[in-house]
Parts: sequence; C-alpha cells; structure tokens
Amino acid sequence: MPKYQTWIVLILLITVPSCNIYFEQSPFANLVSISTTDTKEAILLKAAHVVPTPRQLSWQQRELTAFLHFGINTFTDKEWGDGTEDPALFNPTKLDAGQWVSVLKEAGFRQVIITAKHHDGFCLWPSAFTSHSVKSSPWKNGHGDVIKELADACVKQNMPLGVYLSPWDRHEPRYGSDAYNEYFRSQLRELLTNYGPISEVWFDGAVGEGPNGKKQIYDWGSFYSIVRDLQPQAVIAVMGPDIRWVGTETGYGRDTEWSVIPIADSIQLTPTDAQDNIIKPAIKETAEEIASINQLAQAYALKWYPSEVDVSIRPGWFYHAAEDGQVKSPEKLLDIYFNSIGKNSALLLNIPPDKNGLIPEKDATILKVFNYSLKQIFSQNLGSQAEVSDNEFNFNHPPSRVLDGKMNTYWAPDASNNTPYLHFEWPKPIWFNILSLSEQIEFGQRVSGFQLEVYENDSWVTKVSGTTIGYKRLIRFPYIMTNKVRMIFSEFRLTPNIAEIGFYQDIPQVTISPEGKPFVDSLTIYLSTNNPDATIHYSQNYTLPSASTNLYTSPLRLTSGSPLLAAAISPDGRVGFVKDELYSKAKYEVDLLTTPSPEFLNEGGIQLCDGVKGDKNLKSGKWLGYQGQHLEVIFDQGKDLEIRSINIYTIHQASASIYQPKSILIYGSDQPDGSFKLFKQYFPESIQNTNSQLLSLSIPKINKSARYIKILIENEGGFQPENAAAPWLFVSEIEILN
Ligand code: FUL
Repeated sequence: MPKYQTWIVLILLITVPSCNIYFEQSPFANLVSISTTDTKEAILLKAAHVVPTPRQLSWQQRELTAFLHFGINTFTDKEWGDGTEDPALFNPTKLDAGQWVSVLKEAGFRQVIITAKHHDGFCLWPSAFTSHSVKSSPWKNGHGDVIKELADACVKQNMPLGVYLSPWDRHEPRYGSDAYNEYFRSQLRELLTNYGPISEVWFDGAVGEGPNGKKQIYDWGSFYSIVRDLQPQAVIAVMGPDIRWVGTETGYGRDTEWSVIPIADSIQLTPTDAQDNIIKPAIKETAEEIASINQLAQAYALKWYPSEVDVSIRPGWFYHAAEDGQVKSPEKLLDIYFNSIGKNSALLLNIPPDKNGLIPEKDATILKVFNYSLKQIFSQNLGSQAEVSDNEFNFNHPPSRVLDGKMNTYWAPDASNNTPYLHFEWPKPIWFNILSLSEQIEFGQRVSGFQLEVYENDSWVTKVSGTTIGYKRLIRFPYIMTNKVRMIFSEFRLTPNIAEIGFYQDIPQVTISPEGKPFVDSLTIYLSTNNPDATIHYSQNYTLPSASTNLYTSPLRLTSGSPLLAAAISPDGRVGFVKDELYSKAKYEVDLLTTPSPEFLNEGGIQLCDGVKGDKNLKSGKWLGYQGQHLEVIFDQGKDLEIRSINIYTIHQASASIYQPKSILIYGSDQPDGSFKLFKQYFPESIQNTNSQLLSLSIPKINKSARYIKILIENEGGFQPENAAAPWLFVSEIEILN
C-alpha cells in the first residue's frame, strides 16, 4: 500500500497520455483513466483521488430514502403485472400523499421515490403519450395525478422527490422497437418538467421477457442526457451512471464496500460525455467483489459509483393484504440500517401504500419505533466526553475534529505517518457496543484497514476490526467497558481524512428462550439482555413492559398458557424493543401418526390442541403442513368423555395447490392401540373460489364417548408421499367439544 505520496507524483501519474477516456486534469476527479503502464501502487493512488460529484455527495448525505411501490399491482394483488390490466381497477378512494410524506418525515426519511410506471406500463400520471394511466381510471373521474399530489406534498413538507420509471414496459406496443425509445424519452420529459425538482431518477434493470420475448435496445445515452438537461441535480440510479445497485434485495450490503469502481470496458468517450458524467460502469453488481485491487488493475478507468441498498418492509414490493402479518419489525429494520447505511451505502426502504392509497397504520407505527430507536442510540456520542489525541502533532486538522459532529471537517495525520491512530481517554470507564466511523469523502475513499484497540491489563487488545469505511461504517459488537481506546488506521490508499468517530450504546436487547410454542406440562423460560447494566421487565397480560411492570430476577416457570412481553431498560431509562411471545398449553397427550413436511412440522402434534389457530401466514409456526399425505392423529383425553362435535381449522388456496380435506373420519376407543370404532365420516362442502381462505370445518352431532379419539384428515390429492407436485393439506387446530 502506498503510504507516502506527494502531489507531484500524482500529477505525473495522471498526466501519462495513454488512454481513450477523457478525464479532468486535477488531482481529484469523478472519473480517472488508467494507463497500461500504471503500477498497482499508481492505480491505488489514482483510486484514492476519485471523488463524488456534488449531486452524488448530496445523495449520500440523504442516507435514508423511502421507496413507494404503488400502481395497478396494488389493486390486482400482483408483483408484476402483464400490461393487460384494466385501468378501471385503479381506485384508491382515500389516497393522501400528505399522509405518506408525514409518516415518512416522522420516521426520518430524507427522500421519497415513487414508481411512476412499473413493468405493467400503467402510469400514475396522466401522460399525454398513452391512455394506459390514471386518466382512464375511475379515481377522481380520470382527473387524478398521483405524481402531482406527491410532488405537492413533498414541496409542502420539504422532502426531496425521486421517480422510478421502468424501462421494461409490458403494455406499450412500441416496446421492442426504436420508437419505444422516443416514447420513453417523452415520458421522462413529462416527469422531469411538470413536477418541480426531482432528486433521483431510478431506471430499473429488470426485464422478464424470456428467450422469445421482445427485445428492446435502449438508447441509454439519450435518457441520461434528458435527465442532465432538465434536472441537473438529480442522480440517475441503478441502470444509470451515478448510483449502483448493491446487488441484493435483502437489505444487507458488503463488509468491504468501495465507492470507487473499475470501468472494465474500453469506451470511446468525448470530453462532454465525461463532463455530463453519463458513463455507466458495466459491472456485475451481484458479485462478491467488484472493486478489488486486481479488478482495478484490469480497468480502463475508475469512477465514483456508490451503492444503494433496496429492500422492502414487507415480503413483496407492492401491498398485499396477505402480507399484513409479515411486516419487518423495528429491530429487523435497525439491523438493516446497520448493514446498509452502516456499510457505506444508502438505504432505499420500500413502504407500499395500500388499496385505499394510504401507508398502512401498522407499517407507519413500526417506522416510528424504528426511528425512535435510532434517535435513542445516536443522540449522544460518548466520545464527546473523552480526551482525544493522536500520535503526532498536527495543526491544520487536529484530532478534535472527529468529535465535532461535522462531516466536512476532519482529522488528517501527517502523510509520513505509517500507522496513524487516535487515542481516546475518558475520566471514568464507559460502556459501548457501537462504533461509527466516517471519512471525509469529498477527498475520496481511502481507508482499507482499521482496528479498535482497548487498554486491558497493561496492554492494547484489538476488539474490533474492519476494512473499508467510506461515508459511514457502523459496527455492533458485544459491550466493551473501558476508559482508554486507540483507533488505528493500518491500511489506506492515501493518508486518511477521518471526518467523525462515534462510540454509542445500543438500546438494550432482550432475548427470550425458548421462543413461544406449545408445551405439555410445564415450561421454563429464560430472559437475558446484551447490556450488562440493563434490567429486564416483563408482563404476561399484553401490558407493555416498562419500569413499573414485573422485574425479571429468575427463570419463569409456566404451567398454563400465557403471552409474554419483555423489554430491557438501560440505567438511563432507554427502553429496548419489546419482544412478545405466546406460550400455549396443549390440552391432550397427542400421538401424531403421520409426519408433516419438515418445513411445516413445527412443534408436532401438540400444535393441533394448543388453542392457537393459524392465520394466512403459513410460516407462522402455527400450522402442520402435509404434501401428498393424510393427517392422522390420536388424542388422549385422560378419561372417557362424550364428544359432541369437532372443529377442524384449515386453509384452502387452490392457486397454491392447498386444498381443504377430502374427508374427515372420527374414531373412538378405550385403548390407545385398541380397535378404534368409526364414529363419523364427514365430507366438506365443495369450494369454487381459488382465493386464499381460512376455514373452520364443524363436524356436529357426534355424541359418542371414548377416552382416545383418532382423527384421519384425508388429503384431497389422496396418498402420494413421493410426489413433489402433490396437493397440500394444512391444519392448525383441532377442537374437541365435550
Ligand atoms: C425489481 C423489480 O422487478 C421489482 O418489481 C421492484 O420494482 C424492484 C425494486 O426492482 O427489479
């Protein structure tokens, strides 16, 4: 790694005339060329001088953007429409863009991007170039304009607005011909002219046409030029030259994330192209490594091309009522925050409005809690109580700059310092489990190795280490208690410029073990927290845990079913996320004679008599699922009892090959393995509707006595266990009414 350089060396390097890519003759540039004679050291030095454009810098500083997937799919309950949808289906009678923006604002978002047109081609604005839009819908009698309503709400609440425009269009007949490029340009001009300032334009790369589908050759250059012309401050993302897709839709970025990316192709570019910055590096975004030194060494040029992490708060991008039970928790969102914004990326979190045209209340509340926890964690940098010094004498950019709360000021050690470090000392020991680091990226991204050392038993011990930093690096680790640490920068492409360093305490986490489940006689539950100073409070009646609910002092022993809500509270009163679990007691001894598919086995037979019915989320742990198999079970009631009726809780969703039972047979006996007598056979009424529906099947008037009850629930597809395509049978609960 080069650790000592002068500007003269650099200027010599970048003036080597060799390549076909234009670049600025200044030490810092957004795009620099590589010559075939450059050594690896020279390339790394050039990489350290690649910097963001002002629009890329503003984008990075916005950090958290909301994605709004809304359109015809919201009404057809689909993720990808095929373009044949009737616009008459679009009718969000309570649409309130003001509600969207205020929910997002309150949750800490600094930008919002809306799907103006998704792959189905339906436009949320009354485009003059197609009738496949809101103007052909009953919403506001065809006079509505979602983009206008959102743009107005954004102006009112001072929220930057971005637009997603899908290049792939399954409705427009011109798609697949050059005429489509003009159609797309016309739509882009409308969006970038009529709705005030636009801060981000998102071109999706998805095309699902298949081998025999239409092939569109996009005129990307002309699209980029329109954006530069009409909204020069806007960044162009994903299929664009400014912002890169991180490569997954999980919410988790790379540990080593460089914003300087190699351009591997030799492209002929004019000086204007470079100035307008309309070069999209052709990289494989999904690759594990995209900017290693070897990849840089083979490049023709290097470009600042930072990463954006997109993920949805729900399983799908569009709203589906069936996913109401699967909204990510505030705790999960916080983890995503640490793994996206905390990994040198921006976070684009999707929150889909529902059919009414509103952000659902549940999602809004979760976002509020998420933001509240961020504020609790980051409101106080414990570093500000420390004395900070470095291992040298530096007047211009002193160490105190890393604690001044400003991202544009920085600490810069001397260029001759091979292992610069900052020393922090507190008057008394502190607890922390979060480290935050930021480089002053206006001077490039430079650090590739750092360590946090703690002074323990007369020596320095490395507790935390990492590779890249960039705009922001957040790391969580087990709590450390100390009054002395050293932050060492051991590897870098050029002398580091460190903007900020923070030491924080997480809101305390509580762990409940085991998680909620049915049990037979009794169950012992253990609660723990990651913050050694925190106390744990709980309730068993749905009261939110607080300092005034029960204090946990020893393991809890359950002998009857109950909910359990718990939270840890730190000494300064910060309440961690509330965890809630449900423990249910099984009513009978159960012998499950047939085994469910492994992914739907859960706790086995006791699941069927724990009093908990399943919802439409089949993965909730409340269901037993059988593919090509019958369900056969014996319940021991403990004594001879009269059975009046039996209720079976099941689900029917023909579209997913899940069917209600073909028939149910009820048997009784006085011996567990004795000869069972058939009490009754029941055939459910047939169902035509293919939509997902929860069913409670009542088998009345059994009126027979027995201690052991055997129930055989027959799979609609019969018994064909080896068949991977065989129909499914799901049962969550069997109620025996005596
Ligand atoms: C993908 C699309 O196909 C999804 O529907 C969604 O819009 C996501 C953000 O990008 O490529």
